[in-house]
Amino acid sequence: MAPVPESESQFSSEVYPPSEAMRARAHLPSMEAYRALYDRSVREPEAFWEEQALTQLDWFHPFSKVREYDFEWGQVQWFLNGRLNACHNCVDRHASQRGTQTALIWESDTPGEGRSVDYRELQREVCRLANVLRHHGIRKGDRVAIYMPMILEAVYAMLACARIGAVHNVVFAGFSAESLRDRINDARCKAVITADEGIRGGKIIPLKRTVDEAVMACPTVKFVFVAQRTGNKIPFYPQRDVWLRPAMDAERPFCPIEHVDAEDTLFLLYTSGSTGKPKGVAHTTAGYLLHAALSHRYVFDYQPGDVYACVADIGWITGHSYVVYGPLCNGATTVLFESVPTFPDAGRYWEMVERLGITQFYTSPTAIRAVAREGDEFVKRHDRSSLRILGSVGEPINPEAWKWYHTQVGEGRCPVVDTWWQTETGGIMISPMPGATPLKPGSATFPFFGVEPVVLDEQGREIEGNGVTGLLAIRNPWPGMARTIQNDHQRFVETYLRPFMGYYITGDGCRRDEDGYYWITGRVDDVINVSGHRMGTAEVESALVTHPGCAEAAVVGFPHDIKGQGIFAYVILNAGWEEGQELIGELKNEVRHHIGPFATPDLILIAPGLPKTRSGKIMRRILRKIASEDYGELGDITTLADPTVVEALIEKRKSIR
Ligand code: 6R9
Repeated sequence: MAPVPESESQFSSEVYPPSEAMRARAHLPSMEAYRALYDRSVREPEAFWEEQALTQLDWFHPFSKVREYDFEWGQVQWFLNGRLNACHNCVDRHASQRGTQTALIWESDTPGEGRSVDYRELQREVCRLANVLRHHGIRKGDRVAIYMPMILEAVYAMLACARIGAVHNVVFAGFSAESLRDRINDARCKAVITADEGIRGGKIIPLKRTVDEAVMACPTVKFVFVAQRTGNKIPFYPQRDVWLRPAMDAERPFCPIEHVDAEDTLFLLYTSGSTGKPKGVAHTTAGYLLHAALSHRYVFDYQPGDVYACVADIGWITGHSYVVYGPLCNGATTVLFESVPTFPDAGRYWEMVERLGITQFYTSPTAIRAVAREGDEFVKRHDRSSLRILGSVGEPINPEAWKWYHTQVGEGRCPVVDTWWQTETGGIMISPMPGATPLKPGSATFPFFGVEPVVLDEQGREIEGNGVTGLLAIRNPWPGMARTIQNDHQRFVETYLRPFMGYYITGDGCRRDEDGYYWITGRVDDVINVSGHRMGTAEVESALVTHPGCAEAAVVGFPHDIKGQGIFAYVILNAGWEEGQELIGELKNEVRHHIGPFATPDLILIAPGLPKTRSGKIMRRILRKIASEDYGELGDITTLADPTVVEALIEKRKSIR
């Protein structure tokens, strides 16, 4: 895909400098302050990161070397031989220093029915859960799957794993039994922690049933721990299932803490790539935690007393780094949001901001667009004067949505931090600093400390200077960088480090404008971004072809008003199958069943054929253009095996929406 946007007008030229009020209290009050720290972080990375590691984290045993790396073989290590524990850093040290401060505010699906826990209670609950795991044989290095709604037990579960050195593998609770099964098996999980059911937007989600279906084909799973969210009757197998609450109540609220190595794996998190098989991205302890905490502190200008809210689900990396690890490592008060932006109405976010006194609010462009289209009334109805900083993540934010967020939600007072990063990067990589950076709507602006972005051409040569477009890559490792892919280090090296030697390849295109601002233009590989969720087109294709009527499928993204990108599927039928609404419904169901509802194609076109080169390669570029109803410059189609197929597809495209 071309890394360049179709028109330059996408790049807004307006600039919003930080307000005086913001500068007066920010950690970084000016561009000079940002530059000084940034320059040091890339000129003297070892001294910079040593200092940060010693001031931000508690260590049981000091590290002997700051970093060691070899991109050719994908060996990256930070803080060698240091020993620490993420749970100690996120819980215990705060329980002893600020025990009665609120750690987590659980915002229940039903507004006002949530509750809070302070750092002392968090410590007791995490210890109880850690003891439950230990008493069921879970040890350091064992993998534990977490398939949970956004409830307190989900956070306890992550931290309990970290406490005993077990590796958590959180699977988003919208994934199907099949996807869950594959992720449990690939990671060889010994146990699953789940809940009876989830509730989102008033709808019940049968989590335990899905786990039961998945675990039937998971030989490594010995126990399924079940939290109660709804209390409804669910199937229960006493030889394998354990009710979490009574088991926790039977345990002591103290639990010894494992001293893990800086490079011991903290968690695995599966994400989509350009092949059909999701990748188990592995993050280690010290580097990841430091990156999450430091970026949370600076990008959200975290200050004691703040009530910080990131409304992402813990099933995604944003939930890991900016609901749980970053804020808790900083001893912050962090909100756990169980609901959806439009429940009970499109004012939910702002009603919550008012009721909880939220100071930083972090969400996705999709959610912003979804509530913006319901009208400004839902915003104006609520007092947002507590807000100081607004954040965006997950996909490029279009300038219209940015301006609505800035003007309507933030009353022009709150900087919008558009944060670019990835599951693999662990934490924020490119983002404004609220008290320093003059903002341009739609630009992620400048790199975070220690991050050296470069723009590469198609041959992997660095394009110097400003006003340039190309592939976004990162030179040199940073602490939060993923270390490997579970069971497939080769794939890690080949995907990220070998395409062009010496760089981490992001898979995103970007532009560095005349002022040096970075603008992320979207994926350049076969990954699409639907509502901020990464999806491999190959995954959706393999789900479609399991339908007996589907001979071949090609999936591409197309512009979607709310979701950013929608999923468009071209399907070729087997002989004897008739096109019709019923079949389209079945094909959609096939995807829901294999991956999950969020991967359902928006549009399916039953195609007479696909544009292929004479060597049989599908010309995705053409499919993307047709899906986008952009029939202008289809490029050279004379190399196609059958050029007439293009006309036929265009005709069909015009008839569906
Ligand atoms: C954190 C997260 C990563 C992909 C990434 C890019 C897109 C994320 C963005 C953005 C433009 C931003 N992306 N943030 N694009 N501007 N501020 O989303 O991780 O789920 O792994 O997705 O999302 O395409 O490569 P992940």
